[in-house]
Amino acid sequence: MLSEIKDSLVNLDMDKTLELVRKAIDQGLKPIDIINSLAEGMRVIGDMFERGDYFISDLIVASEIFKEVMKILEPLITKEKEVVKPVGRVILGTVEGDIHDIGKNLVATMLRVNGFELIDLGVDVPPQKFVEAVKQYNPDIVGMSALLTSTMINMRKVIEALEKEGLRDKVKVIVGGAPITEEFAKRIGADAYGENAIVAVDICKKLIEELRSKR
Ligand code: B1M
Repeated sequence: MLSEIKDSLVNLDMDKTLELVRKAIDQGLKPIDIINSLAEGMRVIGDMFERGDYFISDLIVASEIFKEVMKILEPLITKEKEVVKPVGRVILGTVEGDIHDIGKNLVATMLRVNGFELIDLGVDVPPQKFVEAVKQYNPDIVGMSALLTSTMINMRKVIEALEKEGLRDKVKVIVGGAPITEEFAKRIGADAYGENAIVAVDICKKLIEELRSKR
């Protein structure tokens, strides 16, 4: 069933994907497993785009399908867990020059579901906007997402801007996105790298513990 869902996304078939997702839920499959199969499908679509088999319009259709599926899955994920007192406050955004938001939105959902208070700055967020948001909301964590090799370096610019304003020591910084690696995260001075949305939640919980033990 999961590979059928992946294939229907890769074939850009909205109706079939939605139908299969509803069936999968009825059969008791976990929303997170469905999301992982869709994420895998997105990677295949990306490779097809790179090979010239798909065009930008196809990527847009794929994103629309993903977002429609999330409308079905998100309420189920939220229902799966009881939302408790906020664990911590996170500011999240896709960095400047980058408009990919599916992964960021997934991270946002998983953090919210796990009790984090979330301020989503959206996409194409310049360093100064991160700085202003840190001043305004006083978060525990700043999270950044980037999907392009040309924009990932803008994460470094945000960290530099936080340093310049004397805010860097007040927050923990986590970065993620398809081209990001642990090594890159270390190199730009981030505190952590999240490989996926589930891992990001565990890491954010650890970062909060580290912050609390220092305060
Ligand atoms: Co674009 N795109 N795209 N695209 N796109 C990629 C990224 C690409 C790899 C495709 C390819 O060529 N193989 C390629 C980048 C190549 C590179 O940089 N070397 C690319 C390109 C080139 C482009 C354009 C330049 C194309 C053009 O215009 N010629 C353009 C750039 C626009 C811009 O940003 N300025 C562009 C545009 C688009 C669309 C708008 C059409 C659309 C995005 C729509 C949207 O997001 N609303 C799109 C899509 C859909 C993709 C692919 C196919 C899928 C991305 C996706 O949603 N994946 C992508 C291919 C790929 O990634 N291999 C591709 C599913 C999602 C769940 O995964 O975002 O990785 P991901 O998130 C994961 C983890 O990475 C992690 O958790 C998530 C869930 O587990 N994670 C974090 C993400 N953020 C995190 C933050 C964290 C922690 C974990 O902590 C804070």
